[in-house]
Amino acid sequence: MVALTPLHQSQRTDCARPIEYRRRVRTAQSGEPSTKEFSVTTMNAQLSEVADLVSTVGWAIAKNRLDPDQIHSARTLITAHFAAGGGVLHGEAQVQPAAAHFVPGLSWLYAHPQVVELARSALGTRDIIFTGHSDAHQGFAPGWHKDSGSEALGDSLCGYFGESPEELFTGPPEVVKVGIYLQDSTSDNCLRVDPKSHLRPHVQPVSPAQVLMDAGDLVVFDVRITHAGAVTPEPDSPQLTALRERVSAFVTFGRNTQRTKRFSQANMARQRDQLSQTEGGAPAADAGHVALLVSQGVGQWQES
Ligand SMILES: O=C(O)CCC(=O)C(=O)O
Repeated sequence: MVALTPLHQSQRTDCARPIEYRRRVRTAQSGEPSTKEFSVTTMNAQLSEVADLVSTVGWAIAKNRLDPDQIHSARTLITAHFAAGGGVLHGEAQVQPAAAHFVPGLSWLYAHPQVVELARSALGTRDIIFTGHSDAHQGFAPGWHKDSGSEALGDSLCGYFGESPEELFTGPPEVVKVGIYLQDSTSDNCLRVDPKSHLRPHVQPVSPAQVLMDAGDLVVFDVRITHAGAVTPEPDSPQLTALRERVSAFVTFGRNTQRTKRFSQANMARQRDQLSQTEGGAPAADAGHVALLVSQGVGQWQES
């Protein structure tokens, strides 16, 4: 349970650097210390500042990038897909891997020009590729992890990149994920990140921060950063309803390099594995999605 007064909308401030509010937080999520100091963070990065923020702290928010109609459409399409039995169950949560392909009518979201521009800004280049990863989530609350695929401190080759920690956890981002949250966040259901953890291999968070956003904001983060979803509520908590209504989408892009291609290959193997539970391992690419990306000059990783 989180003993924290939520930050009200009116207290949120637009500025390039994270604003931090320190509160004592008690959390029951497994794998976390029972008491932890969280910093509550909101910020609005200009696109010109995003590359620097993602390189140094590992993540950045770009505010007001989707309009209300787009938020409404995306939310409606995802919830309808899950209500019709689409996706993979994780307990009560629902996840659709390769959502750009499998959620009818949603491919535009994963090629939205604001999403593409944010990824380009974070990577500091226009020459980016779609890695093949696109997810939709409802009610999902993953614990602390890295999307570089490194699962354990003892992972000598760091997950999807197949590199040693010395090689992987240095340097600017090669692969970034854009998160699209389709409701305003609260201190209970927000994304949490461990700033600067993209430059260290271990998964245990050092100074976790709550990332507070409004629906329509986008967040971009280096896949190496340690991050987590909503705090898992107690079984009888009123927060359970809010968690069930938490809907989000994620899409991953990288620089057009061999490292990104290695990441894509390994990450897509995992995605195919997940899909084999429901869709018979069907293709992860959607022709409409690819066309929308190509029209913006974004290629996609092709398995040879
Ligand atoms: O649900 C969230 O806020 C985070 C999702 C996440 O960790 C992921 O997609 O890797």
